[in-house]
Amino acid sequence: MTQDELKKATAEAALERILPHLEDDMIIGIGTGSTANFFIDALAEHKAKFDGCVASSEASADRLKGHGIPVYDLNSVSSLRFYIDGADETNEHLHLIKGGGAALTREKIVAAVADEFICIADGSKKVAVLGQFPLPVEVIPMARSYVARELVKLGGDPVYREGVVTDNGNVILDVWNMQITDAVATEEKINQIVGVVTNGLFAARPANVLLLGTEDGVKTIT
Ligand code: ABF
Repeated sequence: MTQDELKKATAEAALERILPHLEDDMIIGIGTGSTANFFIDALAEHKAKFDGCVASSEASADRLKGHGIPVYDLNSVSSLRFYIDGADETNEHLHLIKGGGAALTREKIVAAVADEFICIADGSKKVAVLGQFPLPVEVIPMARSYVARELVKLGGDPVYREGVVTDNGNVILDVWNMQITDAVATEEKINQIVGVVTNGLFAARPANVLLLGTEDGVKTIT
């Protein structure tokens, strides 16, 4: 199977998982990226069975609206039963690196609100130690150089993602060469650097369920 076929299979498995729980007034949290896009397209066939969605990016909101699915502002929503989103890396504890698509801050906010975060990913995303994928850090623009120097002190090699402005008007530093053995501690340390908006480690609030697309089928890891 191609990587896209594996992504599509995990998206369909996520749909199967939530279908029995859909209710007329339910609002679903939706992430960003190509795997999330497969999920949006599959979900659209069932749009009459729930109320609408909250999206973690303008791109996903546009795709949802294109299917005729209502998109709500998170401030008008008090709870989300599910959040479905992809990841750039995951370890066995369902600690994730996210933000390759620069939507990490909104993704982390939606994940915080959701009761159940279902992560959908192809098998290549599963690693023993997080950090082979450069860790995205969203930064207030005027703090970029300061934050980069502080990230060097933590042992990383930050690289400015040139030409990218997040949906929140900020910039991204991608931190290379981090061997992240304690993801909870690293997430907290980076968050404490003044000027950091969010980092792409989802460890304090990991996924609840990982649906991993492999050649042997979609594996469910909790
Ligand atoms: C988002 O999409 C991100 O947090 C992550 O960067 C990315 C995964 O992309 P894809 O599904 O295209 O591999 O969920």
